[in-house]
Amino acid sequence: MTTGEAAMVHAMRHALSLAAHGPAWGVNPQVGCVILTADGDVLSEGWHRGAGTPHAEVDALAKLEAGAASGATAVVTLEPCNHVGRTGPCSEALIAAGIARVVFAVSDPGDSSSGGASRLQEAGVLVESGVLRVEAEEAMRVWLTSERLGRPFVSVKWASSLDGRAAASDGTSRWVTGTAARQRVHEQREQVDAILVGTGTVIVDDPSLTARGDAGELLRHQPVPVVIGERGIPADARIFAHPRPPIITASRNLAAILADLYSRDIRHAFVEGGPTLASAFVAAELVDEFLIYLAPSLLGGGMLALGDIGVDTIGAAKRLQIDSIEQLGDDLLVTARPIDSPLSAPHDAVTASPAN
Ligand code: AOF
Ligand code: ZN
Repeated sequence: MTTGEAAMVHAMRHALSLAAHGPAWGVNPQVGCVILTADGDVLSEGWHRGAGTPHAEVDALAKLEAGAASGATAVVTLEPCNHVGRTGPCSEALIAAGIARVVFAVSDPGDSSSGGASRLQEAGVLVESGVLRVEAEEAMRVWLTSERLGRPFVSVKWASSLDGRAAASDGTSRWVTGTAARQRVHEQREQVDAILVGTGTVIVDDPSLTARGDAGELLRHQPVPVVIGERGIPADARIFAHPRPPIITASRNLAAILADLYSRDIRHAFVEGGPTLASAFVAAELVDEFLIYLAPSLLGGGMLALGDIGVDTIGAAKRLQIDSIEQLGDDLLVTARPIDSPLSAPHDAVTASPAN
């Protein structure tokens, strides 16, 4: 194997696949690291398992004998951190291990954690950035968006009939979609930090808002339920039996609610209903991702998946880019993102910064 650009791309792709072993939820990003000999052979691999555990670089270095990483190359999906957070700075760990070259995909956007690249260069390490940047930005989209905007990444989910109705005229809405689609929703719930619902949904549907498996068992990670709205909630509502204590807010200021959730370490919020809350997020342009489940049924009537979103003429339509369409049983899952959001598209290339 060579140590040229193709080898770095290959190693970065591997580091991205290692990163995906880490949890998608929580305050920290998924990060992977591959350590290569000067000849390009893999010496060690590591990934980050969530806040409070070793970072990917330290995880990879820890698997090596003392001195084994001397002169080696570290390929990391995120710029090595330069701060003491819950763990120590990776820049110093790499320098201490004698790493000669660091290749990373995306710069760390954190105010305190960034600066690892400069620190490494100061210490004489050859640093290159931007390898597979677009893929890495996409893989870290939730965390990067949240760090850059100082609010959780917002996914809005709804299930509707093919004609866009979330419920029948009498308000009944259970089982719009089938088993496979509902199971996917539970998997998505497990990947996020919080589920947001309006008080209307709690009163009418009384959802448990837990992430459950096929047999109804609780999945490993449970999102915090967040209830938004001014109406009172019954004391025996199922959300009060949720393993995480619910957050209940009467505020109507969605930006302020999101800022508060961010301060509570919530990086990914899943808006699950109903139409009033979803419409408010869309109208406020606070949605990063749409997860739209479509059932092959027609309901007609006025129980629309979205109400007023501030669009009164076709030219003002909120435009989306469809990322994927999946068939789940008889239903479809359409995943889309707003086109006009400046942060929805990957950022411009990070300039390479060779040591001088
Ligand atoms: C890395 N490698 O594997 C990760 C990084 O509180 P701490 O010590 O865990 O630091 C968290 C911050 O470190 C996080 O916000 C992000 O900026 C960076 N994450 N950095 O070099 C890693 N997970
Ligand atoms: Zn680190």
